[in-house]
Formats: sequence, structure tokens, C-alpha cells
Amino acid sequence: MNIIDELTWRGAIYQQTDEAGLKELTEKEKISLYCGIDPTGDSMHIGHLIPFMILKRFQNAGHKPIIVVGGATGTIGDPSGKKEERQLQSVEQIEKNVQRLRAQLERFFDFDGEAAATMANNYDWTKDVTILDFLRDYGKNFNVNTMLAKDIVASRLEVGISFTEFAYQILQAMDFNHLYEFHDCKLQIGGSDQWGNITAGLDLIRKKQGEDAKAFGLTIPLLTKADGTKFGKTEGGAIWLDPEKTTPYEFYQFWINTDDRDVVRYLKYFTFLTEEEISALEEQVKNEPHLRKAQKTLAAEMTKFVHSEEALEQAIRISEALFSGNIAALTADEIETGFKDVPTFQTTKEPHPLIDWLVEIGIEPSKRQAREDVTNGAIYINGERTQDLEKVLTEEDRIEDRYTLIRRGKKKYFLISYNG
Ligand code: 383
Repeated sequence: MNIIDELTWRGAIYQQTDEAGLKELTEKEKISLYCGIDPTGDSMHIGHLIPFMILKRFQNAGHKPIIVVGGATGTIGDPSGKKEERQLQSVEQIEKNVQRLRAQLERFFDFDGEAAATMANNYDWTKDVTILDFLRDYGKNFNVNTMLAKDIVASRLEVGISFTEFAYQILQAMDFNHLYEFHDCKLQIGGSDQWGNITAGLDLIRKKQGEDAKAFGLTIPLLTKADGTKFGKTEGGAIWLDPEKTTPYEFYQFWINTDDRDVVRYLKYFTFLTEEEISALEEQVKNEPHLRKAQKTLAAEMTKFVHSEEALEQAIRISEALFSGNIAALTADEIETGFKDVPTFQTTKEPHPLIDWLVEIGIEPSKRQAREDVTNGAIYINGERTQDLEKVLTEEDRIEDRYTLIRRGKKKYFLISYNG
């Protein structure tokens, strides 16, 4: 299947500047194409991942991806989608972020072979453009009326927009023009918020490279959710790719929680599974929704792609242990990850009588209640029920000498963490 047909089937195309032309071109030859990201933060989140996964699909189909990390544009910040003027960040901070994003992106692409990917930083070709070059060689090709009419700018006119942010689209257009001229790059892709910047680039290419110059733009739709809430956000905020910000277990859980009404669309949009594999999962959603086979597959594919096979195995182990309550098999690191959000108490390694403890850390309101719950079998230490009223918590109850996990009833967890 042609790459454009495939993307259409996957629901991954929003707008194109020349649908028939791009289809014909990609059928005829293997092209170079690009997508950019600004290093305004030190990690990507899953919203950023989307266009880069599309870039990856182009690579799988034999086309050559160019990944642009915006060391120049990042120092300004794209006004697209921002209701207010941005705070400028230091050039040093941006440079640090560039390194972090490069490292995250590198893992997803092949840098060898026929369709080898390249990584570029627009700082390299922007830093030496003088103010006079900018105004004479580029600014002259932009009509302010056209720039003002772009959705992004138009939506900011009331609150105001600085010249700096207004000029952002010129910088991005310069990138496309540069990549067209020196890397034969024929297509830019991005989220639907990038349409104005992409078309600005196409206009510039036509003006600077001549009327015969032919380049293309393609945008990807914003992902919707059946319940109307915003995709990619949870109570804890964005879903980051950095495992320090969103652990692979949380990442896995995010996908596991996909609504039945959304999961097939997400499988098409996010995974590299084939049409047949996805149809089979669609049947599963219809016939055996309680098994959540489609969600499990989506979560597994995404965790493997973004993290690793090992991270996936660990996420599954934690999920299963939490579900069954059998946490004895988990390592201290897995306990730490899986129980990140439960109430945690720091204490010394002195032996503690269980009944006293239950009251002291607030699991039970009184010793009388604590005794009653222990006697009734509602208290579990590291997954095992204990009905011993005289129990004293000692070294034996510590997982790798670091944690004791107490559970009351079916689902209430408390973590004790030892500090010496
Ligand atoms: C910079 C220089 C270029 C081409 C693109 C850029 C970045 C672009 C931008 N993109 C967003 C970002 O970096 O600001 N001006 O946060 C987001 N992208 C992608 C996608 C998205 C966009 O990184 O829609 C979501 O993730 O395009 O908002 O020469």
C-alpha cells in the first residue's frame, strides 16, 4: 500500500497542500521529508511523539526522514496554540534541552542504510544570518497581510503579539527552504497547529527557488477522545517520554486505560500492527471487551517502542502484582514504581509492633480497631495476610531492606520506607 493511502487508512492525515501530487511523487521516488520540534522543554510528551511516529512510517516505507531540533526557533518559541506571549528562555537552557530531545528521538530511527535518517539543528544555518540578510533575503518575501491572516497570528491579535513571535513563521520557513535547497527535502509534516508555518515555507520556497520548485505539506489531526476530554493528559499532567517524569509503568497504564470506543482508532494511529492484526483486535473489543486484549496490545506496543522490552515486562509484572495483590514477586525498585502514589512513611529500622504502627501511621483510628482488623484478616504485610496480634515488624518484613507494604482490605495500600 502507498504510504499516503496507508496514512489515510490510519486516520493520520488532516490537511495536505497537494494530495494527488504527493501521492504520485511518493509512488515514483523515495523522498526526503522533515518534521521539527522546539527544545522549549527537556522532554517530549506523547503529543510530540505523534508526528515523529508518522516520520518513522515514512522511513519504513523507504523515505528519508530529517529530524530538526530547533536550537534557533526554540530560543523564540512558536506562538501556535499559545494564548499569550512566551517567556524567553536562556540560550544555555535551550542548548541543554536540544541534547535531551536528540537523545530521545535518536532511539526511534535508523541512521544507516538506504533510508538513513538525519538529525539537524536549525541553529547551524540560522546563527550566521545577519539582521540585514534576514530583512533583505527573507523578510522581503513575506507579505505582512498574509502573515497576519494566518490563524495563529489572527487569534493572538487581540491580546497582542510581539514582533519576535510574529516573525517565528519566517524562521520556520527559512528551515524548509534550507532543507529543500541543500537536502532535497520535499515534504514537511507536523501537527495541525503547524499548517501556517508549513505553508509559509512552501511560499518561500516558490519565491526563492523558482516557480518550478515543488514541495509539499501534510498535517496530522489532533487526536480526540470519546469522552470529550483532551488526549494525552491525566490528572498528573502530560504523559512524558522521560522515564523519570512518567515511569514506564505509568506510561503502560495510560494506554491500558484507553476507552473501548477509542482503542481501535488508537491502534491504527499509533502502532505498526497490520490491518489484519487490528481487525482481529477490533473483533475482540466487540466480542470479549472484558479481556481488554486491544488495550493490552496497544499498551505493550507503545511501551516497547518508547521504552524497551524489559521496561514493558516490568510494567506488566507490576500491573499483575497490583491486580492480584501478590506483590511478593516484586523487587524494591518495582515496588517504588508501582506504589509511587500511595501514602508513604519514612522510619528507622528499629523493630515496630504492628498494632502500634497501624495506629501511628494512620491506617487505623485506634488500637482497638487495629486489633479487630488484624484478627479479621484485613491486614496484609507484603501481600501476605497476618492475623498475629503480637507481630513485630523486623528485617524479615523488609523487601530488599528498603520497603514494607501494608494493605488494608482489598485495595488500600501504605508503604513504609526505611532510612537507616
Ligand atoms: C521548528 C522548526 C522547524 C519546524 C518545526 C519546528 C517546531 C514547531 C513547533 N512544534 C511543536 C513543538 O515543538 O513548535 N514550530 O512543541 C509541536 N511539534 C509536534 C507537532 C505538534 C507541534 O513538536 O503539533 C505536536 O508535536 O508538530 O505542536 O523548521
